[in-house]
Amino acid sequence: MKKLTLLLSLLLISTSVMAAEHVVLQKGKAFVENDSVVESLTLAVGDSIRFVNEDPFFHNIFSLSDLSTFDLGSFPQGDSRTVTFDEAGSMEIECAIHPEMYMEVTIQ
Ligand SMILES: [Cu+2]
Repeated sequence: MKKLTLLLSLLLISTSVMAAEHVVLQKGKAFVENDSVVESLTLAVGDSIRFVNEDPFFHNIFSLSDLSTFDLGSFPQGDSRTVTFDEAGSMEIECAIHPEMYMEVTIQ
């Protein structure tokens, strides 16, 4: 039993180490990763996105997808919010303040 517990904890540790954090900026009313506008992003199950607001005004990132919903609330320049994606599928991510902001995330 002890061995099994040890094995399970090792498994949990390695899974959390493998999960990646993607940094997506809100910049010029767009989602930006690595200096380019990102309209779709593919992640692995367990990965997360840290949304960082670099605009001098508020953004309110949310998703109403079937897969999962979230609402990060409005947050100002310099603030960030993180979302972890635990299920495979795809979802649309939008901004409640700027309807032109849209990103599709595929989790596999
Ligand atoms: Cu916005």
